[in-house]
Amino acid sequence: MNNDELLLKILECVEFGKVNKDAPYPPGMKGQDGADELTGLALKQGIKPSDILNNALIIAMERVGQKFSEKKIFVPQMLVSAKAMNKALEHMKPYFRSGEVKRKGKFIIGTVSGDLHDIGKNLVAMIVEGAGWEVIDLGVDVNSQKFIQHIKENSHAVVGLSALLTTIMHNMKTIVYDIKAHFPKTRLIIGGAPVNEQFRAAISADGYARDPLGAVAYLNSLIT
Ligand code: B1M
Repeated sequence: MNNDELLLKILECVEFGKVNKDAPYPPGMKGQDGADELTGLALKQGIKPSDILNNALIIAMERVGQKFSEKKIFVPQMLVSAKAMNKALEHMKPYFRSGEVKRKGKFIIGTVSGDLHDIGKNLVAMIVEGAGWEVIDLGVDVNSQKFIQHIKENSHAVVGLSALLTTIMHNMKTIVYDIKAHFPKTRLIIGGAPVNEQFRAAISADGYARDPLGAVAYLNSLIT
């Protein structure tokens, strides 16, 4: 398989939720290699992790989201796609994390309360770590108290909030407010599909990043 064919195959595996060779779902792909095997092969074949990410995985997730909006697929299909994407990302971790060993600072990240989406947050965590920051990943559905507890233990950490649902953007606002009330000097950066620079300004967060590299650029800008 040449590189373009391989990327297309990975895209299909994530789009249709083919996790690995043993996975029985989807029935039409039974017995075929899945996201797991093909991503491993792609990296072995020398395809750049950023190409796998941007030319296969992200496009697959956009298609999944589009089909969900159009009610052509439902939550279970989104879940298997997410599982396939996570399998693929496991192979990429060592590449994203191969940054400098010396740490530039600490970065606490979490998906805000009410939101269980973690693929984008995990990517930001991996790439920020690869850029030389120590990352403390609080997971999903993280409320103000949990952020505050970890900021207490890591007083100079920069904090990142991720959100994917428009319906929980108000939770992000509350968390920013609560953290600032306790730790006015803590730098906060927000990201995720429904938020933007305008929303950042409205909730008085310090930074907004559209993607992981934007988060890295913001963090690095804080180092004097
Ligand atoms: Co859900 N979901 N989902 N979902 N899901 C979306 C987000 C949705 C847009 C789909 C749609 O309708 N088209 C829609 C939200 C609509 C809205 O609010 N406007 C939606 C919905 C409605 C829901 C449920 C409510 C469905 C239901 O139950 N009826 C439910 C909510 C559950 C909850 O959270 N309480 C739900 C559930 C799920 C699954 C669990 C099945 C699964 C998530 C699995 C997981 O994450 N482990 C899932 C998935 C997979 C999606 C889509 C298809 C893909 C999300 C994703 O991983 N994208 C999504 C549609 C879409 O995005 N097109 C959708 C790939 C990822 C790399 O991108 O997360 O945007 P993203 O992250 C990017 C940037 O945003 C940025 O960098 C990342 C890399 O470029 N970024 C940051 C993210 N965080 C950042 C932080 C930063 C900086 C940058 O600094 C701190």
